[in-house]
Amino acid sequence: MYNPDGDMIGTAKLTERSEGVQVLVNVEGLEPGPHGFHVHEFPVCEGPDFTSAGNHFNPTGKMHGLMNAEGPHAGDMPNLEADESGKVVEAEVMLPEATLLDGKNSLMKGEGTSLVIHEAIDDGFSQPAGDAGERVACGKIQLNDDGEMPTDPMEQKDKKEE
Ligand SMILES: [Cu+2]
Ligand SMILES: [Zn+2]
Repeated sequence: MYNPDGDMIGTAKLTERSEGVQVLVNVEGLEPGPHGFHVHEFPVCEGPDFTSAGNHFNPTGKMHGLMNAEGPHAGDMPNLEADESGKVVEAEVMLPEATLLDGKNSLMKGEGTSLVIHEAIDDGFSQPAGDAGERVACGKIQLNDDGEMPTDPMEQKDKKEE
């Protein structure tokens, strides 16, 4: 994942599980405290504002927010908590409605998607994006190895974003 200056501040690793897509995050250089964290709809991370990533990944047309009765977006995740040194170490969150395989809710559908970290806490309710403020880090979701698409879709299980 990259900050608005284009510096790499860490990684997130995505893994297909029976319960959904697991996201394992290691980043540094954030302000201490909670940060909104979502899958956004386009795999384009152009700083400094990362508006190129588009809105939240929302293939099912829901409202925003894990606490919203009419939500959540498939790309909504719990806040990341940065420690006093601004690091997020081995944080693990799930995307229960998403998949890395084929289908409407696939994070790899079309051109793919991206991960975005925000400056402030996602309140889990406000539209359209939890009132989480500026986008402070972005990374597109992509295959980890050499980028070759395996012929067996089950071998696409491990995706990594940088
Ligand atoms: Cu976001
Ligand atoms: Zn959302």
